[in-house]
Amino acid sequence: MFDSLKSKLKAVFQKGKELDAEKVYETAVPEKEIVSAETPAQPVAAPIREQSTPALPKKLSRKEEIRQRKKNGGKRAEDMLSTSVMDKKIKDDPLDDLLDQLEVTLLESDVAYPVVQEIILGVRNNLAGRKYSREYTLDEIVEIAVKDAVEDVLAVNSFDFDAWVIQQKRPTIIMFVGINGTGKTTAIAKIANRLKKQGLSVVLAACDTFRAGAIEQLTVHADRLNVKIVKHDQNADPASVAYDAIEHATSKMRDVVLIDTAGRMQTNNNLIAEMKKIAKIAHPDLKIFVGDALAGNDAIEQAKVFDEAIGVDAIILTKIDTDAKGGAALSIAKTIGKPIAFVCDGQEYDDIAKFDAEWMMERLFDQPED
Ligand SMILES: Nc1nc2c(ncn2[C@@H]2O[C@H](COP(=O)(O)OP(=O)(O)OP(=O)(O)O)[C@@H](O)[C@H]2O)c(=O)[nH]1
Ligand SMILES: [Mg+2]
Repeated sequence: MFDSLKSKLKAVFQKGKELDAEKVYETAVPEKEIVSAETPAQPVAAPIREQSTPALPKKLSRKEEIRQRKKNGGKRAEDMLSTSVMDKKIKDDPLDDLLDQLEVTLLESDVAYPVVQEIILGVRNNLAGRKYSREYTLDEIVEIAVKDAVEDVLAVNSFDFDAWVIQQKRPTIIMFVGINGTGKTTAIAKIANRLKKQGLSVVLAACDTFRAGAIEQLTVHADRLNVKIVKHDQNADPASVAYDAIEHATSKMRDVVLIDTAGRMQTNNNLIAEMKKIAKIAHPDLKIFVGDALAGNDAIEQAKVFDEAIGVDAIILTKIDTDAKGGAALSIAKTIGKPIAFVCDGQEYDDIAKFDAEWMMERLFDQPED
């Protein structure tokens, strides 16, 4: 998962290491007068050491690091700042080179342009003109600066589906939309399984009456999961299937209706109009756009069109297990202003995970490459 992005980011950090070796940083006092961090404090250096901000312990796992950060009042790159003479300030030209390399890395990884710009600005703000404790090498400083900027981009728009669904009126109506083959039907089965485990009863609405085999596909999931499915014949009006499923759920006091819809290209006006009709009849409490992570920037463009058509509330990104680039996961929520509720990373019912900044940060920076 995200292997190509991870290794390119490592190369950016490596560049920091090279810069450190080349000593392309400015120091407040000449090198020879600086007391090494490892050297026990000399009488003359003692007051200076006291002024410097204590270092974060190295080699913390991401979780520990975040916990540590929270304990420290949410401070991050700031933890490594120094006000003493024992500090390092990266010079302007090498900083520009490093940011160029980071920009190319992010663009090649399908991160949306505005998000690339935001990350670059975040890193620049963390590095330009700021003085860091000499206890850190430049690659460590660059790494933390990049992590901070990425985390800031991810921190917006989180959505706790499990908590949300508990609080809704019954039946709760959830509609899934997206282009062909992105994984809508599979995601619905995964959500049905998840809801059942939460003790909620589920009705599936087979509103993909367009594609041959779609009703059978959902029926197989309903049988396996032992949940009710409401279906009509192929080519029936999908809005009437949704209506019947909601009627059924209401009369049987079921908790949640999951509406499967036919995949449609965002450019197909007839099918987009049909989708609007389903939404108008069903009044969904939540409209989820299901996007294929591999589509990168295209997934973001699709999400925008679906959002304009019916108003998307949240996103599920699928096939993240085969996505080397990570661009959609990193930038779709920020770009369209809707949260990623879940990511799907395989074809089994349990291959679904709640998405949040911590999940993404762990996968980008902590876990070894597959
Ligand atoms: N590797 C992987 N494959 C997935 C994932 N989600 C779905 N798939 C596969 O993607 C293919 C399409 O999934 P569907 O759920 O049928 O997609 P859909 O959006 O309902 O497709 P249409 O109904 O044709 O629009 C199937 O072969 C799924 O098994 C995932 O998270 N990872
Ligand atoms: Mg389908």
